Amino acid sequence: MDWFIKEPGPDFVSFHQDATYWGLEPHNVVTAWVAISDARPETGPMKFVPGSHNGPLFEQEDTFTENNLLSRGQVVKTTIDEASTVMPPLKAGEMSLHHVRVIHGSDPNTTDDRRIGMVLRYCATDVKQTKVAGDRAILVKGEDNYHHFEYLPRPTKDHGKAELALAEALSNTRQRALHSADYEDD
Ligand SMILES: O=C(O)CCC(=O)C(=O)O
Repeated sequence: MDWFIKEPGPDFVSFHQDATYWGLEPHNVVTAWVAISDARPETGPMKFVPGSHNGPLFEQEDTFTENNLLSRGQVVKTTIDEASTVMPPLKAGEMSLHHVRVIHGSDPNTTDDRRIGMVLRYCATDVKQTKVAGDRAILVKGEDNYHHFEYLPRPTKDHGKAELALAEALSNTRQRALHSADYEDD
């Protein structure tokens, strides 16, 4: 899971496809974007290109643009027709679901309050992390016949030493996956 907290101001998310750089294969992956605050149009809610998950996976340019909330400022190398995008507003407590291949992004928050999204990433058990070793997950339902992920133990303590160490290790693993092009010479 992750947080997308957009303060009032110029922060935005460029149009991108998660499947291009997450390293998860096959693409049986979905994100639940849960609104913790109201995500109405002025707050810069998520914008999607409908049906794009059925289309090609585009190359992405790493722009590292200021105010882009993405780790590398990734932008899909294709022309997006803004008129074809959909921007479903969400009330706090509602959620949208998006496929790992769908093109999505979001505009700046022009209100004077934060827009808070909590994102939960779900994948089927056949999905594998292909970029780095040591990725972990929680089995939320059913059986795992593939064992591609190590399981995360249930935390037993708030801010416990072991829990914090594990959280840091996971965060490092994820950063290595997201930035793996930078580590090619390691
Ligand atoms: O919250 C946003 O504006 C972007 C979130 C996003 O890109 C994602 O959940 O994959």
